[in-house]
Amino acid sequence: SVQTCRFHIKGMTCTSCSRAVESALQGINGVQNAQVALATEEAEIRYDSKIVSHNQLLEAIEDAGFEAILIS
Ligand code: 9UX
Repeated sequence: SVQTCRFHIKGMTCTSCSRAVESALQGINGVQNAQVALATEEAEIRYDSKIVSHNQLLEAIEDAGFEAILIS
């Protein structure tokens, strides 16, 4: 089913950081929308939980080079 989750992301210091995370998330199968805000250090992701888990989303953020904590 389609769900939304939010992460706090540590270590993003410029818009290229946030764009890189956003692009990484948007490229994942099952992700319908991903928005990463530099100012709030948050990502909001809409995804199909039958295809991808929030843990896989977290791993993708970490693979992009940043630490992430699930908020909701
Ligand atoms: Mo900006 Mo982010 O020069 O790792 S891309 S700091």
